[in-house]
Amino acid sequence: MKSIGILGVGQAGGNIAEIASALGFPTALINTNQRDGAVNTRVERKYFVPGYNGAGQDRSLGLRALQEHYREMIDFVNSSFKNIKLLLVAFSTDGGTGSGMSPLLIDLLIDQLPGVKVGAIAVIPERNVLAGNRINTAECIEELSKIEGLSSVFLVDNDQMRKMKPQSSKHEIYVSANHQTMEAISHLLKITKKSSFYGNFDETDLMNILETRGVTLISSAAITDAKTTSEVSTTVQLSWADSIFCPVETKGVIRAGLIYEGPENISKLINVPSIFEMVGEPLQLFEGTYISETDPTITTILAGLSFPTRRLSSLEESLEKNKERLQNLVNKEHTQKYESGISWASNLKLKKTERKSVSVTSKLNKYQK
Ligand SMILES: Nc1nc2c(ncn2[C@@H]2O[C@H](COP(=O)(O)OP(=O)(O)OP(=O)(O)O)[C@@H](O)[C@H]2O)c(=O)[nH]1
Ligand SMILES: [Mg+2]
Repeated sequence: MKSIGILGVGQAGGNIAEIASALGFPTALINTNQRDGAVNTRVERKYFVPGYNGAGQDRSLGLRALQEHYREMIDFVNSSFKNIKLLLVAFSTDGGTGSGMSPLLIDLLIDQLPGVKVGAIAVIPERNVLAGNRINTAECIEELSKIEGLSSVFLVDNDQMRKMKPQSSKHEIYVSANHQTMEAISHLLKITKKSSFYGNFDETDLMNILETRGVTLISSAAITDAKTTSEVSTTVQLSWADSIFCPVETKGVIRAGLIYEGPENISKLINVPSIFEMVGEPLQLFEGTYISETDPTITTILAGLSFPTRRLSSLEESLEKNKERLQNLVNKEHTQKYESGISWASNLKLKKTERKSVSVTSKLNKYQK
């Protein structure tokens, strides 16, 4: 069994857990909406918060569901995962359930899962999502970034997938993003199971990296066409901008892993200082070399990065720009009413005042000539 467990919260989280199950990870999911979670048939362990029917993009509802049922949820997570070293909680930051619930849930789990570290897989929405979603992401990331004792946070950037596949439907973007994320983590675990004469990258190395607090990125670069040391370095650096995770923005990697798989002669082109020049040398580097006749690939893990301020402010900027319009929209909700221009016409419908009946005699008299 794998030593990393995946707990999906909300719809996106459940979908990520579904793919993780297919790749052999131990998984479980939590949702406020039974119908959403029911489609993730590969995930065996499920907890649906009683009395809820989705959170409708309202983070405070997701949070309240947890506040009311946190004991059951902690018990559920404890009984769902056995013999894991790291639990990654997966969710989208812009909905209601996953975004509202996950920061506090993670914070609680950090001290409630004996011997297990807790990290996150948090989805950042595409650039074109609407104001309500952007607000949710900003609030969620802020909460997440303040959690003490949190291990790696993987920021899955749906926009990165949109760049790679501009013509895809939303559903295709989601499925590909989920696959790439889980395959990247799965690939690392597979490497730790291999042995090498030249330098092993083992599970302890991987956990050392993944337990680092901050943002973590995994990328793989095929260096088949690289002929020189500097071409190898550039190819690896480009892979940091083209992965499914938010691209690296600033220097300051704390721990890193560098794994080479491929023919021996090409491994000579790897120059660690030159590869890390762009992001600064990490405090610790864990290396692995696996000689084979496959296409040469370098997989890197960068951990302890800062939250990507530029990417996140691109989501916040449009809120800032539309501040007045958005505030007007909110005011309008409570003040708007329709005033009819034909209120005078209501009189038309008024019944005439009852006429008094006139006696037969007076009518007879009226016609008397
Ligand atoms: N990468 C990825 N993103 C997804 C997926 N499904 C939804 N999203 C993202 O998540 C957002 C919607 O959040 P959901 O996960 O559906 O929300 P939820 O946590 O279920 O919360 P509520 O539905 O509001 O109760 C979308 O705007 C997308 O950004 C998925 O399978 N993969
Ligand atoms: Mg949902």
